Amino acid sequence: MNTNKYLRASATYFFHLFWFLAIAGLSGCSDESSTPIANNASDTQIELTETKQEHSQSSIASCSFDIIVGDYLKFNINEMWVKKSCGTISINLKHEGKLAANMMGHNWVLTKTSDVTEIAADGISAGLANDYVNAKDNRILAWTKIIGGGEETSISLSTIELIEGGDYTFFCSFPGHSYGMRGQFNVKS
Ligand SMILES: [Cu+2]
Repeated sequence: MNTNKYLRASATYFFHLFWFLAIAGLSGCSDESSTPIANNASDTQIELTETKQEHSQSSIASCSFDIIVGDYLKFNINEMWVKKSCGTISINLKHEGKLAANMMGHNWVLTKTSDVTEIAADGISAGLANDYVNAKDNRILAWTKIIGGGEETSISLSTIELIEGGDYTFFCSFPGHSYGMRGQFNVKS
């Protein structure tokens, strides 16, 4: 009885396998005619991915941002989506911690991703008095001053120079913070 069941299950399995291979073989043989279909399929996939991103909470493009920091090495966001059509965007950085700026200061600095390491190193040399930023370096696209617990600061920056789809990163240039306190800065049309 058990053996019969097993044989029947095997037969069903091989029957399905046969059809699977037959269909796979057929579509493999008609490479040229199936190419446009394959392209359409991948286009649809890309569209679906984009739609998904569009609806993700963190990816909603904006012209104004409230960023929260505290007595820890983290921004409350790890990515930003801005609209180039904003013209000007505003960044409001709020430190909800208790520690002073020389202990647990934070700022918000924007550069191309490829410039982060050098800009962060130069920032350490610049020192707290200069907000850990070498202001003469024009690779720095925008920055706020360093703030300590209970403080708040705002800046606005133009989107004119920002390239849609460019590879930008925001980070904190306080010594040792840039490794964890950073995020992707995305520019949409
Ligand atoms: Cu910091």
